[in-house]
Amino acid sequence: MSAKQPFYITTAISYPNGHPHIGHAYEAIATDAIARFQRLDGYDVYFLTGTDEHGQKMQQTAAKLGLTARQLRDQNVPRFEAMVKMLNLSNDDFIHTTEERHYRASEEIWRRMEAKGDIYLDKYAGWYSVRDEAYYAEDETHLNEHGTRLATKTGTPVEWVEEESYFFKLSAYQDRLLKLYADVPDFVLPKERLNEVASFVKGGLKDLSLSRTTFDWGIPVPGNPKHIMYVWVDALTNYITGVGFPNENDPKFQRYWPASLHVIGKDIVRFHAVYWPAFLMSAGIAVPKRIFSHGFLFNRGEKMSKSVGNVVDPFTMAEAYGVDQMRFFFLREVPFGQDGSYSHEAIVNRINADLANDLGNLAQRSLSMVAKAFDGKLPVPGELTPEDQTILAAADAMLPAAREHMKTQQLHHMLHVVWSVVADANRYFASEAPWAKAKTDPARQGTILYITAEIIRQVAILAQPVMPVSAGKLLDLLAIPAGERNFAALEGGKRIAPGSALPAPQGVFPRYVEPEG
Ligand code: ME8
Repeated sequence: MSAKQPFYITTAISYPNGHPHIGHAYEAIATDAIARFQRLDGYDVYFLTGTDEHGQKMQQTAAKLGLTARQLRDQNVPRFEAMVKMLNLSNDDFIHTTEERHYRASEEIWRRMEAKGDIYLDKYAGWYSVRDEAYYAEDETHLNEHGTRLATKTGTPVEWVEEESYFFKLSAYQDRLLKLYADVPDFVLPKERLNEVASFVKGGLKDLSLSRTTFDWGIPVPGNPKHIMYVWVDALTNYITGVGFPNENDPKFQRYWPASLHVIGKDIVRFHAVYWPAFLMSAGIAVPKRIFSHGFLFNRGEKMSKSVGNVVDPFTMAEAYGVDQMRFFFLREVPFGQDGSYSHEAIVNRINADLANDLGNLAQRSLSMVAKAFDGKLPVPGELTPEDQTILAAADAMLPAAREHMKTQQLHHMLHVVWSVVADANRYFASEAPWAKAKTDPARQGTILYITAEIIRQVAILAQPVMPVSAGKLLDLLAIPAGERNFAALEGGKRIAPGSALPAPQGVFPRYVEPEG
């Protein structure tokens, strides 16, 4: 097996009760950028995404449309798969919770929790939000002005549920969970989210209703198929199904579990940071190393949701701006872990300023000069000036700084580091003015162009996780061989090869121009 360190990363699995929206795309993009970063940095990455296809929400939406839950699933799941391709995700697998392998895993984790004595049969009487697929205590709900009871945190309607139900002894895990949070202080990032979870757990945990009997779209409880597993038991289990559970001898399970990172949205932290580790502890399985909770995206500041109807289609957005441009925009604009807003103006501004002007023009101008003045051969540098050394040192400092930020998934800081050097390189290029040296000092002109090409090489290598295609094109223009595009090519004083023949330069980052009409 490879000497590389394993890195298992997952997205949440999406409910396919509608079409994928920008929130789904955002999570997918961010997770992919982290997966690609780690891969380029020498990790053996396994990246899982998928769809969460069971539950009452699916069944209810289907009924409203006059479909069965399976028909709704069959209609919508291909859209999620298509989005994953369209966004150019580098996932190793796509899991469907309706797959046979997932039934086996969910049944096994159930049996183990039962064997541990953590599951008992009783009666549930309380509030349930179908839209959140979550149980709420009375004091987590309120009546609105129309007399409808809503979950206070999410504003979704709750209904009274009274039925026989299996329960999980969550209350027995309070101390172990608090110990986990204390022992692994970055178990949940950002930090504030861990604090919220810890104070929720400190407040006391009630046992969790673990099965339903009033609908059938889900995984039957082993030994009592009248009961369907609560959709979150099945959903969370996807993370171990994806690496071969229940076969713990599966080489994937051995290598990749426990997961390095579950990337999820802020609305589902409780499920991941409370229920999931408790289920795993009960079943005698190691808990994941980290949960990162990203923020929510707002369309011009307004919350988007299927029910409000202001969902922006990720396919439309990618069509309008380009996939890499969209990936870049979200990761550069929205501090990872916080909420963010997007608008046409903000996207165009990033495309034209950061990409077309700052990086695209610099590459185009410098490489055109190499084509014209040096016959397309990257010049051999002469003696370096302090200015050359300063900009090279700034470029060389990018990788360690980027790595440091990525240890805590600070994607926006990582991009900030890279684009600060892009800004420095533009200042360098403007003040060194290589075009003015064509006649007076062609050797110096060559050195400036060499240094600029080296900076662009480093920037492009580091931009690959976020913009794999465009950064790849930049590296093509610099004639960087495929084997020299990983982060090891930024270490040990490695530099772009002088004298290499470059292909004819082409624009990589077009300006966004408003369509006519
Ligand atoms: O929660 N902005 O599925 P889901 C950013 N099936 N992220 C958003 C968002 C928004 N506006 N809206 C949703 C589920 N998300 C469960 C997960 S995991 C074992 C089961 C995020 O389709 C959301 O936070 O409602 C979640 O991480 C993901 O999209 C899927 O949401």
